[in-house]
Amino acid sequence: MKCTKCQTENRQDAKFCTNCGQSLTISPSLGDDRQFVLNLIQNLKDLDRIAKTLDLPTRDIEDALDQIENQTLSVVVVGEFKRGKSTFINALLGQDVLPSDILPTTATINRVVFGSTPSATIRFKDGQTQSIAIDRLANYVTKLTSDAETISSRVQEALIHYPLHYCRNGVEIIDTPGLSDDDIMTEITLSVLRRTEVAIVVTSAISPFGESEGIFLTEILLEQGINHILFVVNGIDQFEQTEDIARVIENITQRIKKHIHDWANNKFGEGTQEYNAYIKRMGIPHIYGLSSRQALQAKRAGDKSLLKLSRFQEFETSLNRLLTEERQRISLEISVEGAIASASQILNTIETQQNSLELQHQSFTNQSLSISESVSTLRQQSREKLKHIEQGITNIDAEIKTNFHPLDHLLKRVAEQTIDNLSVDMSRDLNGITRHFAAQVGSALRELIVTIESDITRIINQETRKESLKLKNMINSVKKQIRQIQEQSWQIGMDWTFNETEYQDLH
Ligand SMILES: Nc1nc2c(ncn2[C@@H]2O[C@H](COP(=O)(O)OP(=O)(O)OP(=O)(O)O)[C@@H](O)[C@H]2O)c(=O)[nH]1
Ligand SMILES: [Mg+2]
Repeated sequence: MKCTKCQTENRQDAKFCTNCGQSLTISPSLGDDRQFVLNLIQNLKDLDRIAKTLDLPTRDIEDALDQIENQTLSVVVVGEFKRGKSTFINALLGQDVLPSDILPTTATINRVVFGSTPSATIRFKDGQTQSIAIDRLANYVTKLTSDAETISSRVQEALIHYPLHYCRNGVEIIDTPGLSDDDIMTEITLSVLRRTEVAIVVTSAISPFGESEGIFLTEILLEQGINHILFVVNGIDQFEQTEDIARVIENITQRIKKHIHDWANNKFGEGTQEYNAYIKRMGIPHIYGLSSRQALQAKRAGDKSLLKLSRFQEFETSLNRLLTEERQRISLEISVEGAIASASQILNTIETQQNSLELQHQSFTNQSLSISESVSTLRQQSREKLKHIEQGITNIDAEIKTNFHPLDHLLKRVAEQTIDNLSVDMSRDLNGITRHFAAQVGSALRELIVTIESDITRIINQETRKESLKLKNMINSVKKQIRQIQEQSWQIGMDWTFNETEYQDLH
């Protein structure tokens, strides 16, 4: 069977990869939870798709998917500088693999993963990788000398393959630079905590859990939702009296409890359902007093009584249980929490977008109402103006009728008056007299028609001037209203432009 992680061929019935320790199938280790996990994977993929459509970050969902599909579990060893973190991991390995010293040492993230033979790979920040012998690690991952510090500043992380049985099932144990020494180291350590499920906080037996450690526990670990925390009180070999160890452990336990309760109280409010659920879930803090130095010495020398004295095995028994029996639960818990967090984020975003769409819809409705009101006002005004114009025309008609009615009678009267006033020149023959009469009557009638024509023109001009002024005002008001309607339409996304030249001729 081929390993999906490192592509190594394994026996057909192998549960774990002999090379990298990766679980070879999802189903056998999941047992009864198989269907649940398959549903969870499907749900996470659906969430991922929705989040992408909504342009939301999908990193948490991808992490959760990666977590289930690759079945990796990160156990990060953290604490203030010089608490013995690297020595503690060496004690787990049973060998001096990670550099440790009395001076601030670890400068990079060092991941211990399963490997059938010990080896190390350095991943540089520029993307390059380099395989090195494991005993040369100090040259790449420390800040003990200025040369080493220069090299380690270019290192992203070191991958240490080691046949450590805890790491068989996709577990990685991560050594980190100590906190509170310098900001860059703290930053490196905080960066790795984002993808961490289990934290082992290493504190010192001779400087018990101080304020900055409390702040780190609450502000970083608890805030990031890391609920599986083991506390190691390292260096108990420095006490001569065993009662002192018990007193120190008890004191540290009370301090840690107080920090957790205060944080939960602040976050949820004492006595609330969430507060009670959280406290119940965190349970009694797991605190182990031990000596990493003695454990390492004992393992290297095969000294059973020293190992017992180191109390390291009590811790290892708990770690073993966590990484085997509780492993599945932790992984699923984290994936489900990731899915719930992502789903809540998606719901919030949808709600926000829905609210904004509703607001837009409301504003659209208001605008269209106002547009249709404007249009009907405009129609009404146009109708009224039209009525005025028709009235104007009726006025002209009436005036003309009154002044010039009946026209034939008027013409007849003018013709008769002209004939009456004419003197007859008897020296002319009859034809000549008739032509003279006709010419006189014709000229009188022409004069009358010119007068009537100019009177009618005057009346029409008078009336139309009044109406044209009204019409001009109306056109200006129409133009103004159309521009307002156009602006309102643009605001709600309707795309049209008012062509003013169409109204130019009306002036
Ligand atoms: N007495 C005693 N000394 C210890 C114990 N564990 C570690 N030390 C010593 O403490 C010093 C620091 O140990 P490291 O493992 O380098 O500590 P660290 O926390 O990894 O340090 P940084 O990487 O610099 O943060 C070394 O000199 C260790 O030998 C212990 O259990 N007992
Ligand atoms: Mg270290």
